[in-house]
Amino acid sequence: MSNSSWLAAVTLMIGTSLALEGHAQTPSRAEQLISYRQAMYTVLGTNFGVMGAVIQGKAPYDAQDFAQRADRVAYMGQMVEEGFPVESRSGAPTKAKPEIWDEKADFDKLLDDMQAKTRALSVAAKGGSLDQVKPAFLAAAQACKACHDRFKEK
Ligand code: ASC
Repeated sequence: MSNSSWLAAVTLMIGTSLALEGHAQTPSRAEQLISYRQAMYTVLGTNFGVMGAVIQGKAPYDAQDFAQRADRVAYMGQMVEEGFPVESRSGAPTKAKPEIWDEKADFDKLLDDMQAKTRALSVAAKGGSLDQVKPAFLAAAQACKACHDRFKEK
């Protein structure tokens, strides 16, 4: 083989392997948006779950830790609002039902309610009393559940 044929063959091999790798590793726009949404809900749900264990008496109440998690939950509750652009409706495995985009006004109402209840929880948690925090936590949990029941796949 001539020098230039070798060069052409090697160039082709490198190009092909880069193309295959690129295909395997670069997520589509929908995949990126869906994984961003899921990451936000992971942060929200993990912090809420730790608080839930305290409310259920499975973990001790540490007022400062609880209040910090309540702030995170309220913050993430605002943030998840940007997790539902129409381009994220499909394109990767997701439990978000298509009704979110078909019945957007109803979805937004439930999202608003969750935001109000998680903000109220973060305010209540600053009081430092578990008795005060309990009803605020249960109201926030109910708001999460109301939206999941209607718009999240089981
Ligand atoms: C959680 C969690 C939810 C909510 C919901 C409240 O800890 O992961 O999705 O609470 O179950 O009812």
